[in-house]
Amino acid sequence: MTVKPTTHSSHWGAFTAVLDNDQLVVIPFSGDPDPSPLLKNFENALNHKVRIATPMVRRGWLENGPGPDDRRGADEYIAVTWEEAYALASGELARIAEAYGPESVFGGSYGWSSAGRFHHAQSQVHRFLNTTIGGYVRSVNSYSSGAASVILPHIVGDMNEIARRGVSWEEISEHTDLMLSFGGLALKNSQVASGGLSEHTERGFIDKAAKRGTKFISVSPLQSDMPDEAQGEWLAIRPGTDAALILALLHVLKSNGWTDEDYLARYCVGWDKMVAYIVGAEDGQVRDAVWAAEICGISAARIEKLAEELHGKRVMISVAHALQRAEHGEQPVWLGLVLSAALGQPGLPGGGYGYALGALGHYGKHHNQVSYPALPQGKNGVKDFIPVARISDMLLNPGQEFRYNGETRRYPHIKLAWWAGGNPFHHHQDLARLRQAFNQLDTLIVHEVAWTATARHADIVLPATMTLEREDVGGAPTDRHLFAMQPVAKPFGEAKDDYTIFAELAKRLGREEAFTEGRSARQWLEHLYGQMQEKCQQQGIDVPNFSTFWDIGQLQLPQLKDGGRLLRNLRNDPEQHPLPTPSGKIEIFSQTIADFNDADCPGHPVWLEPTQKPDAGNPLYLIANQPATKLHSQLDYGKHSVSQKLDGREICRLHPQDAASRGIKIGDTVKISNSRGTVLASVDISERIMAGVVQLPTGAWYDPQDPQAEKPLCRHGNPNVLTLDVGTSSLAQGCCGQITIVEVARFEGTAPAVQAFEPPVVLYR
Ligand code: PGD
Repeated sequence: MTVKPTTHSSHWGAFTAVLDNDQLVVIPFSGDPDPSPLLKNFENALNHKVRIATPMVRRGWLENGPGPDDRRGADEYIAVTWEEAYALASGELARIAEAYGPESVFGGSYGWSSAGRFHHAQSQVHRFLNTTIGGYVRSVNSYSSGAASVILPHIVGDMNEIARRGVSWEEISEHTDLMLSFGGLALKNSQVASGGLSEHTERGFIDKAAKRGTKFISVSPLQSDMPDEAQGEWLAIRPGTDAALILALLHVLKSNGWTDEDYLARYCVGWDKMVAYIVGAEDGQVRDAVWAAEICGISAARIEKLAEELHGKRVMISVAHALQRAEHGEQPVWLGLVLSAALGQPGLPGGGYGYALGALGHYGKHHNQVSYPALPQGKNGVKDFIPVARISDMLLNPGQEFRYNGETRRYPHIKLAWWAGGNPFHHHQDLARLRQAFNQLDTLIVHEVAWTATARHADIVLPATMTLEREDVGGAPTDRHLFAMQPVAKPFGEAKDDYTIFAELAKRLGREEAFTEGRSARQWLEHLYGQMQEKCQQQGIDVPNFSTFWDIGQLQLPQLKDGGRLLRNLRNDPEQHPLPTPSGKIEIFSQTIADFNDADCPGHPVWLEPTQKPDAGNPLYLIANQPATKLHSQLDYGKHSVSQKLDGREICRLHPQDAASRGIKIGDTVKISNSRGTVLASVDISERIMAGVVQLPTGAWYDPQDPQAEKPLCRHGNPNVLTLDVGTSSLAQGCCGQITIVEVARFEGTAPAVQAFEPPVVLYR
């Protein structure tokens, strides 16, 4: 049977979908100039064998009861009815909350889930725990921008102002002479944006800018980080050394009298301290081009020439998220800003600083005048929190002190974790350690669409509908279109949406009314839309009522063109528009940060040697960056993602020299190893990666040959087996997943087959 096309939206684009005799056909939104190939991942997803059809309970938990257990990840599952699952999950939550309080429940539940704003799984978890047991231990910041989101408010302003409301692509295409991008502007990153992205415009604007004469320079270990349309120059840099390069650029600019001293004096504080550091007055070490060349691998002559090229031009500096997902990740973020200030560029049309420009589809766009509201989450009565990437530390070390943003705090003692819409066995570092951490829990409850490794470690698995199986509204503050996400198919098996699951659980905890406020999912959509409509009316914006919107399937909202306003307003009138920093200016030196007294993040930006530096045992850097064939780990079993693997494994890239010296050829299977474990991957060999570096994107579902091994071997290619689980610094404690060190060797013999998309053993009673 053929049914009428429905509108829908995802983090990687809007589309219409038709289910024709069980075959899903996805047609990109007609207004999208450059639709993402990721849309194809939906086409085989609805009925894939790895979907979860019924609620499941881990055998060990069912037979032995809650408690620490080393069989998580290696156990069988028992299919149960929804009635049984509701009783077990609500009973366990009530037991833990009564015995240990809500401060023993972790509800951080990090993850991107789906684009729909109402069924946003993390918000649903938070609302459920707040309205039923009075709160939960939360997590702060994100895996994307853990370091930047903490340091930027100290030195310039809120990250959203700097990144989401930064200088627009439109302005860059019209005014910028030179765009210097630390970490590049890879289109694989800007093809996604949380909440939805209906128009992929980055390629077009980069093309327009290049044709007008903008020179693009990408500083990265990977040439592929710069789109071909930029016709740019690639400066290959050793991973994690951008801070040293920028310090040397500042040194050359200062030595040649090319710094804008008026700008620095009027709009910044602390330039004198920065100068003392780069010229060696602080500690005797001069940070000049020769010094930096040794560290970053770019010649001193090229560094000097680059400084000269920057002088006297309209320059835009961007620093990708990736740079701060590494040890001392705060430093390149801070130094990118200092470089733009030294050039006197912030606030000029097409000039200044664009933190994370190109790293997500939200950035460099215009903002909607009115946004679709979020689901209210209620009040959290628990004060404890962790920086999001410190999950293993928390579970393994209850009561231990940790530093965060100038404070010394203690990890709470967690007994139960509730996760929906995230995949920590994709997103977290050092997966063997993460498994040990989850093994400490009494109970792990996970809502999932499919058998991810996270679901396979859960004690209670509740099958969630995927976005195509339910109603929602898709939209983002940086996307002028709002979409009715109309269901395309019936729920798979007995899957239910997260809201229904939580409403049923709340009923069993005697808190249904508090959780639902008497509304069905459809009534919530209407209610939230009504709030947006009211705000629109107050501002004279005409929007149709909900049922008309639902029938039409989409809506266009007016946008403001105020990108870059923070630094522009400062430039135009610093007295009227000071920055929200203690000095009201750009803080090249921050007294606040200096007073925190943390040696790994002093009061002005510095170069600090990372521990992840190649040595005899691990002679190569590993870059574990964002994948091009899926969003994170979502729909890894999807058509497009699978078509880009080889022998079912994720592909890593090596430089010809590194491959030749190890006898590795294109198409081989290799072992990528370090002290934390081993990952198998298929091989591509390319000149577009720096020698000494191997690249393996994240996203391949964790597929351990022996899930209980101390040093696991992942058959599929998940680099987080290898990455180091430490915070960026005592300031932000952000994720360091981007860079680690490894050795690579050819796999001899027959490599074990990938099992990632085979469901676990399930016993039906
Ligand atoms: P996703 O794969 O998006 O990864 O980590 P994140 O956990 O967000 O996981 C979302 C999960 O939600 C999927 O398993 C999907 O099936 C499920 N899901 C989707 N819709 C629903 C729903 O409606 N309900 C429920 N219950 N589930 C749903 C991403 C994180 O990884 C991020 S943001 C970044 S930036 C980091 N990047 C790196 C990196 O660059 N390098 C390394 N080494 N590690 C990283 N990890 C981080």
